[in-house]
Amino acid sequence: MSEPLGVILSREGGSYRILLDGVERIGILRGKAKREVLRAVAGDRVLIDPSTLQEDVLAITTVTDRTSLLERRVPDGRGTRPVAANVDQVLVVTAAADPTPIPQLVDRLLVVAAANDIPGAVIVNKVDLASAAPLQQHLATSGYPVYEVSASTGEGIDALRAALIGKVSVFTGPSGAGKSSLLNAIEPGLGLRVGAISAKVRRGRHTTVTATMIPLVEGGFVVDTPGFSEVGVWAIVHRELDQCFPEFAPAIGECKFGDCLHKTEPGCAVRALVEKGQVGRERYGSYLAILAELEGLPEEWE
Ligand SMILES: Nc1nc2c(ncn2[C@@H]2O[C@H](COP(=O)(O)OP(=O)(O)OP(=O)(O)O)[C@@H](O)[C@H]2O)c(=O)[nH]1
Ligand SMILES: [Mg+2]
Ligand SMILES: [Zn+2]
Repeated sequence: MSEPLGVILSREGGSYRILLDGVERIGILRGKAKREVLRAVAGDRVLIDPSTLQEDVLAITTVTDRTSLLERRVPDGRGTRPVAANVDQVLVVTAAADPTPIPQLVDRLLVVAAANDIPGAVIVNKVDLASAAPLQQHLATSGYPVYEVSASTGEGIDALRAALIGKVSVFTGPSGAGKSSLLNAIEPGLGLRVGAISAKVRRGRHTTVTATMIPLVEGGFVVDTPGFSEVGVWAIVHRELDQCFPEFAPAIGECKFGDCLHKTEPGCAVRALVEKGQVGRERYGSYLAILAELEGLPEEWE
């Protein structure tokens, strides 16, 4: 009998929730899989030992090759933590207000997606509270799709749902932006826990604690991830950061110096695009800030 293929929905301590033939099961890594894989993550496609199908706990024999892996740097620590595998798109969720959006944080998350070769987009939630115009303005030159939505009123939810069908999407963004609330709006009956924004710090309190992949009725999956307040960039070679800003593309290879980092070098084609308004000044500012951070990192991060 060949080994059935399941998909990991989430990791709960040492065991995994697995979707197998449309049914949710529990499984653990065994044998070769346990030795070779440090950790399977949401989105991993896994082979199951058929002799365990009748048991309460399935044995995962193999974690199949990943087409992509989204990783996050461990806060203040060393190394990275995988968040989700086989991801088709990263949707950066930010609120139009409450918590106050930080465009630079959005840019960092888009860079993380680009560095992992995963297409990105931005969701501006809570448009019932404030206009999305400032964020639209910030991203205008970037080319990234921007969805304006409200989990509370349902505005924009149909268009967002349509963008998710048939794909594996990851919702990422600061705590309290409304990632879980949006999923509840997209998929009624889901009942994900949502948290009140703490009045003191005006941000969420990490209501979602583990990355969880949710199957959509219309096909596709969304991974709900825990929010955070900082995003470390890592494992990006500083010379390749310019490739993580899609609007820089027309200038790549056009600078006077081949090793131009687009800071103050003469004849820089990226800065020329900034002057012409084809690259937003704030986006360019985010590039410089992340570049400075990457240049300051110790060797092991490169
Ligand atoms: N006014 C308004 N409030 C919203 C909207 N979406 C979510 N909220 C509220 O924002 C708060 C945080 O929502 P969550 O869905 O828990 O946010 P999250 O991004 O999942 O947060 P973490 O799980 O901590 O990362 C809750 O009080 C929601 O009711 C919206 O569209 N409009
Ligand atoms: Mg949440
Ligand atoms: Zn340049």
